[in-house]
Amino acid sequence: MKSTLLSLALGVGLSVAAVSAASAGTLDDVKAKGFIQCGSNTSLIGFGFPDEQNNWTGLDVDFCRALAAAIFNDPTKVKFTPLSAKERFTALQSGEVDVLSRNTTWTMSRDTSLGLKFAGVMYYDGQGFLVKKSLGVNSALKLNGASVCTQTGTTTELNLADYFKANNMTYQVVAFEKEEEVLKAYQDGRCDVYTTDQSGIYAQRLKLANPDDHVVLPEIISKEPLGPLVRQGDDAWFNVVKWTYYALINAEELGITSKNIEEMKNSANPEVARFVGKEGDFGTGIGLTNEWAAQIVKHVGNYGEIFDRNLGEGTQLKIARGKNALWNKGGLQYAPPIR
Ligand SMILES: N[C@@H](CCC(=O)N[C@@H](CS)C(=O)NCC(=O)O)C(=O)O
Repeated sequence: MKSTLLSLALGVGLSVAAVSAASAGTLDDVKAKGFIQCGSNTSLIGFGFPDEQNNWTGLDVDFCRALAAAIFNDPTKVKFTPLSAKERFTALQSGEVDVLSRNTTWTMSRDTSLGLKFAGVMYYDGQGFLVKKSLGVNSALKLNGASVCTQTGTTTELNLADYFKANNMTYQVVAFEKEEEVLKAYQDGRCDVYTTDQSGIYAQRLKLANPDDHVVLPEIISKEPLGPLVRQGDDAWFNVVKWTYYALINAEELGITSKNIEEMKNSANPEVARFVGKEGDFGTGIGLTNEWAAQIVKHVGNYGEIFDRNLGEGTQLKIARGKNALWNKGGLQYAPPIR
């Protein structure tokens, strides 16, 4: 019982003893092999999604492309490993992937006892519920006795248990390891409710036969800060991953975009000059060239461009910036300065 609770708390479906030795020197390894091995989702629209030709798109995918742009000045120097929720941490611990960028929630246990380390929050999220309109329910508080479909190896399972317990309600869980099984079970009526991160609900709903027959309930029951992570004990690699994230945010704040990056290289603004590598030695300080940040924006764009391209109004997901707006625009996205 104790170990089940612990693995639920970790949202990993594994014991903590599965932590294996992390190899130091990932940045050197990546440079030597000439590409980044990026752990991604198997198929989540807007986050990590391969089409029939195996062209990958998504916010998490673009983060790995930004890393490749920073290191190689070439966003294509990345290979994707699709990972289920359950497989993802072992793949990072064992060195099968260099970085995990797959709608993964930053929690204390994952950030400490798993031997892993989160580098930032690419998407501030929270867990929600999807139900069929025909169920006639307009609040999660009316779900007493419901059957709920969910995926194993996620934070979703424990949040679900907490929420029903806190509200004195019972439920039956219908859980699967593979996402397509979860969605199929929901579609086939094997459960009343589908629960996951709200971003995931937006994305998965599009795969249902009649998306309009389903409604997202208003309650958000948890904090799900989703971001990239690496192995502990490799500060050089951690710095590159962390500052790639900060560069994306700082570029948006400074108004540096993929369209104006060449002009910005001549900007008189000292902050911009540091960003594009005209002043100071910031890139060499993390084992890259001083053009590292300019390369990211040139090839992949800033955070706002990545958000708009994958999730924004112009996409089928139509997700508002909300909490993912910059800190000076009412959101939570904030980066320390490059100086
Ligand atoms: N953010 C949560 C849930 C992440 C998660 O795996 N969500 C599911 C449901 S949207 C998913 O992405 N499944 C796709 C897959 O297994 O490839 C976590 O880190 O545990």
